[in-house]
Amino acid sequence: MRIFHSDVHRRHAPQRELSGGEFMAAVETPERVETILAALQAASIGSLEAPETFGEKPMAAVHTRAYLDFLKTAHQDWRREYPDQDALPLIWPMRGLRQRLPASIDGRLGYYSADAGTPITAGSWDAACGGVDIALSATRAVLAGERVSYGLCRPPGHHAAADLMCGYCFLNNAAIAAQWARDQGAERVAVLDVDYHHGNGTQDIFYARDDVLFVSIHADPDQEYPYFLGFADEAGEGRGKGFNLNLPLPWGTSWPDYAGALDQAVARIEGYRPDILIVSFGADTFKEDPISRFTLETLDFAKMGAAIAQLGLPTVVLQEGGYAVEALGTNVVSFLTGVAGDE
Ligand code: Q9C
Ligand code: ZN
Repeated sequence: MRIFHSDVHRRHAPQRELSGGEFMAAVETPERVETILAALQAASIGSLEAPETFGEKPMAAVHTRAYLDFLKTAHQDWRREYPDQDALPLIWPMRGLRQRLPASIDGRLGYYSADAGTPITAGSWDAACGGVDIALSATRAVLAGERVSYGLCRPPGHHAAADLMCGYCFLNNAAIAAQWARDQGAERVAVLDVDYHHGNGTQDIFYARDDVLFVSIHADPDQEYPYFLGFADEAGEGRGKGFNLNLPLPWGTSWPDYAGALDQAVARIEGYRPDILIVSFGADTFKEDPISRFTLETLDFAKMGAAIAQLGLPTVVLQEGGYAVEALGTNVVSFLTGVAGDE
């Protein structure tokens, strides 16, 4: 298995996040990648490679130009107003307010975000670009004939929409990879999102399209972040009707119920006959995840991977969430071992 990683993610190192009414130590940290790398090396599960550079064009096929330009200078603009703090929004253009981009950095932060949980640091843009290069390098490897590749993306991407940052995500690595695969000639692309949280950004980006199927298993948004998308009745719109499948599960879900949802997800993907499968993999379904409430165990990730491998599809695995840092590397290796099968 070809594995892609780089150190540029370290430039995104938020100090604190607003959670439960107070500032807490950030959970989406550089240590997440270090522990995964260490476990990958110990397991000698594949070759570690540096990503190639793809530039902004593949990003602009998914995100708006205005959003990319905002992200690029957001922290510099913030620093003209504030001392050395991570940039965070505090007001959004919600019901009854104008959908109008203001000049002020506070106003623009609100316009281009969906929550106050996604701090922008001086190096966030560079780190996010690195995550996209990793996702695209992993996709290129599979399009070139590799059966499975893994992109150790950080920051994660699946909450980011065309012009919204959200849930620790800035650029939607999986969506950019899916679009790029289309542009390289893949006719049908399936995205399977098994992060604990619904991939609202990915869903939104492809909601009206039938050339990218989005299937997601996640915590019921009635109980869990992102709260405002990810319900079972969201099936797609227009040409995209029938090409979005949400399988929400309640807090406390363990492997037997998870496996039932995974069977449905796999059956839908099989029926779609995609040319390539992109997996948004989050290990935050783990029983000890500090911000999540499913109860999967390390060996369940291998079963999850094996169920996906049964599809026999060219498969790109991209890292999303997973915050139980001590077990994170082991959980990722467990999953990848399952996906790789007998290779
Ligand atoms: N009290 C990903 O897993 N909300 N993002 C946390 C904790 C944000 C998770 C609140 C969760 C976002 C990629
Ligand atoms: Zn998550």
